[in-house]
Amino acid sequence: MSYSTFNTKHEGEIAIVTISRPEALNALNNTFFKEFNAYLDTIENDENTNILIITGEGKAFIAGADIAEMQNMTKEEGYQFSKTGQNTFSRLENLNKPVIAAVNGYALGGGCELALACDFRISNNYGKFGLPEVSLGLIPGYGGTQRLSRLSGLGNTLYLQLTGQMIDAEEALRMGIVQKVVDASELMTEALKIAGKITQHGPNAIKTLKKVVRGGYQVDLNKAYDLESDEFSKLFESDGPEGMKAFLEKRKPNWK
Ligand code: DAK
Repeated sequence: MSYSTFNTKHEGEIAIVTISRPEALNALNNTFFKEFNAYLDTIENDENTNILIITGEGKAFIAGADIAEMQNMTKEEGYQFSKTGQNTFSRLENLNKPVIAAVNGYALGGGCELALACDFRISNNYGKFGLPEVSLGLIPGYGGTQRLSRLSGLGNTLYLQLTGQMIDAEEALRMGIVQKVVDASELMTEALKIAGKITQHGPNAIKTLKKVVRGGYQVDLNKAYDLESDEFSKLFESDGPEGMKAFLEKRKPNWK
């Protein structure tokens, strides 16, 4: 299936989504959200895809929500637009496979929020991060007010969102927003290398790990430990036996 706001391709079990509205620096509009939800429907049930990489075409990752489209919204439409974005990014965050943001340039406003909903972020040296909504008389509306503080702390969140200022990839790295910065020419090679490393491991263990880390973060610590024990124990009936047997037999695991 093809989409008008992004391109998709596969490299083995790795899916790559390239957001592509270069005329608006890949700004997110209603069509994007409609298409991206349809894509998530497909990918979450696709057993041949074990990891997703999201990047942008040209000099931007995503320069935000589409300001031209938002400009004439009513309060009710704004609420709906925010809820659609929040629900979409929550789906992405909770997708049953890891998601890597490969940030190739501007990741602003809604674009930064999309990157924050990914499991981790790598950036090239042109990466620019910011939540400049207050400069438009708005606030982040796709979960960014909440996700950034959980990732990078209250001080960094209020500093970035109150000033609306852009930071470069190295500063984002220092703030814990980005996990790795690479040269522009190496971004996709590095993203694929990291994705390849993840997909070598037990597929059920990978899914379980994401579920437990994310699920446990939202509940009381004792409940989180229970979740960890429950999910840990289930792996003795899926990937665990083969992984441990392969180790002891000094060979690579043969995951089913
Ligand atoms: N939306 C629409 N078009 C955009 C855009 C955007 N976010 N960003 C750039 N463009 C368009 C420009 O208008 C320009 O179009 P033409 O003039 O060529 O027709 C084209 O992309 C190229 O942009 P520039 O000419 O400006 O390129 P430069 O290299 O000079 O500058 C820039 C790059 C990224 C610094 C600049 O484009 C810029 O400042 N862009 C806006 C960045 C921004 O403010 N992003 C945050 C958007 S607000 C909510 C839900 C969601 C949100 C908030 C609330 N609720 C419902 C509560 C989220 C809000 C946002 O994301």
